Amino acid sequence: MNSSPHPTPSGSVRTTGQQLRRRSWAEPWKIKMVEPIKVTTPQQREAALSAAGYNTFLLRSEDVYIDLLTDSGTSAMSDWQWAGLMLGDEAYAGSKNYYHLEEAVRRHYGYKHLIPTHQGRGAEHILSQIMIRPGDTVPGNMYFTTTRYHQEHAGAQFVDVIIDEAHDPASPHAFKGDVDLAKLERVLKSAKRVPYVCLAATVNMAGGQPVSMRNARAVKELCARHGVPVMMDATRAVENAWFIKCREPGYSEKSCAQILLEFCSYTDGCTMSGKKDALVNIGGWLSLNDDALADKARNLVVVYEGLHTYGGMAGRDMEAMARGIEESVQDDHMRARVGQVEYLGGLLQASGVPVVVPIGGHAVYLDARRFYPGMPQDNFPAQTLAAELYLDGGVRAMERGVVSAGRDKATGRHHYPKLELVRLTIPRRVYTQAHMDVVAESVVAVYENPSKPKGLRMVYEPEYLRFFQARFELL
Ligand code: P71
Repeated sequence: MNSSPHPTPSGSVRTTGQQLRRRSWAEPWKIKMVEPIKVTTPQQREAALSAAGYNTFLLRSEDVYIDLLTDSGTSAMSDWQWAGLMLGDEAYAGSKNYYHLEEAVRRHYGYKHLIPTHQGRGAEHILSQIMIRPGDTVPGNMYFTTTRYHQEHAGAQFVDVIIDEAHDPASPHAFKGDVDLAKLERVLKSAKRVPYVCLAATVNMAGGQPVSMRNARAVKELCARHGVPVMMDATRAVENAWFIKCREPGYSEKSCAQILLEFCSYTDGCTMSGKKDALVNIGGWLSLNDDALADKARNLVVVYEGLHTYGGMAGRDMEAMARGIEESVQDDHMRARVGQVEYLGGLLQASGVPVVVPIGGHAVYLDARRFYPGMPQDNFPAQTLAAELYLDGGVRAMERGVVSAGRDKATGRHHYPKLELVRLTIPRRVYTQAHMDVVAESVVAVYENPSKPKGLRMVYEPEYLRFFQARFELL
């Protein structure tokens, strides 16, 4: 596989007076193909939203103007990735592209074994089934919906061990994804059995917040003392590496790729949704260092995903992901990627809109509680805000509050998360700065609108991962 050409732009220049002066940067690519999107009328949006039961997951994409539902599988691939699609080796077994992918994962993530899966939750399923026994406890730095589902489905109880600051949208802590080591140690000492600790980098539900290298190292040391492996959710680990480069002392001169490799070295394996960092529309993998565990995973992957050399992906998908990994770890890519998210965050902050700070790696999170002070969580403030945003300008966002949190398995009551958020998620290499301006204008209009809605009532609730298909009515 050829490596991709990536000149590194300089972020600053020396002037004749030898003073360091900042210069603007821009994306390290230009646009070769475009996809039309259409603006709808308020009447059309009202009809579409009501048909979708006030759930943005149930809208048709063609009714959406700017789609910030997710950064998952929505990225634009490069010409180099598209060229790779034509080199798909669609052999049932031992496809070339599998070996390219294995090489890319080894080079940049450093793990020994690669088990491909159709996407992240496929890897979570296999990992949970091979490691968890009923009655186990899995500590993690905040839950993620599919991750916790698979842990619980395998019989474990999830325990949140993230630092308290992560639950406070206004806390400016630079590494809100960090594990609280005292909380973790208590779980390690008191639980009957801990099969592994789940370390997510960055932490999606906390607002795309990073874990520091120092914390990852400390988690590894603590877990090693207890003989417990650390499994990373590497879905956005490259974005995490970028934050370490920008914020953690001692890392500013290291490349994103070097930082990623060091970070992974403090973990024993990972689950990965390639649909985010790895710049593809579908794909994922499970990585493991332990030989016996990898054998078990390969045994199970053939039951649920496909042969252990494709795991639910076509050869061409694996090639696109191998190339996406190479592109994703480039510093200039990450500067533009996170820079765009920070640009939108900055616009909203300048207008006084309540957002989670610091601005995350893949999204700007609106604090729905502060949009609608006094609205009870039972009226679904974040779900309501996502609906209002769509109505205003056709911008689609995602609820990340009480609907996403689901119900407690034992009591049947809603989980009431402290964070009641709406996520404006930025696809990679898809929208322009002008799109971000339009989004910010729409959010500000909704925030400043004096007529506040009362909220929503849930009229249909699916049993699993209810946020995807739940339906609501206006109160
Ligand atoms: C996101 C998604 C996609 C999604 C998943 C569930 C509800 C709504 C949207 C997926 C992740 C993720 C992390 C940290 C594992 C997965 C599953 N995120 N870990 O944010 O963010 O990966 O979608 O490939 O199965 O919109 P998968």
